Amino acid sequence: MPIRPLTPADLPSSEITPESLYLNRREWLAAAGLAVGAIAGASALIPRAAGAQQPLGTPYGLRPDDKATPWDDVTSYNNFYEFGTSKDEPAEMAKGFKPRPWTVKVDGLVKKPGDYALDDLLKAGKVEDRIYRHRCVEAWSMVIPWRGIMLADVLKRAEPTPGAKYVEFTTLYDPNRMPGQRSPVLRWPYTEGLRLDEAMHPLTLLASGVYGRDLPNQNGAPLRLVTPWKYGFKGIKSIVRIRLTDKQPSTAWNDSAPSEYGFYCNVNPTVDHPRWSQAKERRIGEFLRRPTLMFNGYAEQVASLYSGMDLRKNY
Ligand SMILES: Nc1nc2c(c(=O)[nH]1)N[C@H]1C(S)=C(S)[C@@H](COP(=O)(O)O)O[C@H]1N2
Ligand SMILES: [Mo]
Repeated sequence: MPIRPLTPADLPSSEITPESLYLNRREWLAAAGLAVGAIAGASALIPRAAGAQQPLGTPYGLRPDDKATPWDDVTSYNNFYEFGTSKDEPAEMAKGFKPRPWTVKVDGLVKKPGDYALDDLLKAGKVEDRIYRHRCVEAWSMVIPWRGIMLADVLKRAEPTPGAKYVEFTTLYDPNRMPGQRSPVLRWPYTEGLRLDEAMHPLTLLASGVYGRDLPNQNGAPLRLVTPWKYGFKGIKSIVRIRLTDKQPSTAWNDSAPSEYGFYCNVNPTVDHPRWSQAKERRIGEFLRRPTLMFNGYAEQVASLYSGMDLRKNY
């Protein structure tokens, strides 16, 4: 049983294909000769299946030429300003960060507010492995195998009141543990927000892991948001609070540079950032730039959330 995470390198190179990404757990169990009836114990069985390959997760919105970005890139090329502003700093500066024990407050316009230990929060949903495209506003991208639960399940358990229209997320504020917070590069703590319907969308995850392992600190341990049709900065890391509100929450990037970063942050190749084009992206590990897709390739699932809205104004 490997103690390091499984990576695409664990698959024979001939297997790093769309087919291998498209195997779902049930198909994989069948391929590995395991009874589908054993599905409840599947995760316990996976490491012991001799010679079998563990799936990275169920692919969402991937194209045939999308391959999971290697573990080494996912965990060494990061944006996490609480641990430095250059891409290689978070892996180094977050090394000593202790993401457990961890408590998340769910409050605001809900019938059942509460403070949850991480593991209890995760009990609201079903932990799943899902591979999503990831597009940073800086025009680079990755394909990341996340592990997490649907945010909708956490919100449903809290029972939003009829007045709840938005969800605000807050990162831990502790300059002793997050030294980047000692410099005023952003308004701290980092906050983000979603409209309630975006937050309830089945693609929206609260992620507790990547590559089948708990999140490394630099990726936002122990819990971060994932909204794959939005620019990466929506994916707020190290969340300590989820608050339901009736007004659109202010967000750290919008506060810092309102003309550059809006509330919606939907990936849109036709709306450029004031300082650069969003038409193309550099996939980490690749040389040629790829065209950026509307809603990062999730238009079919999410476009209806924005019907009638001017996406140039609501950037
Ligand atoms: N708290 C916090 N969350 C954050 C950031 C940050 O600086 N602080 N950076 C964002 C940006 S710009 C991106 S692209 C993603 C990067 O996530 P990754 O390092 O796991 O790829 O995290 C987002 N979440
Ligand atoms: Mo980003």
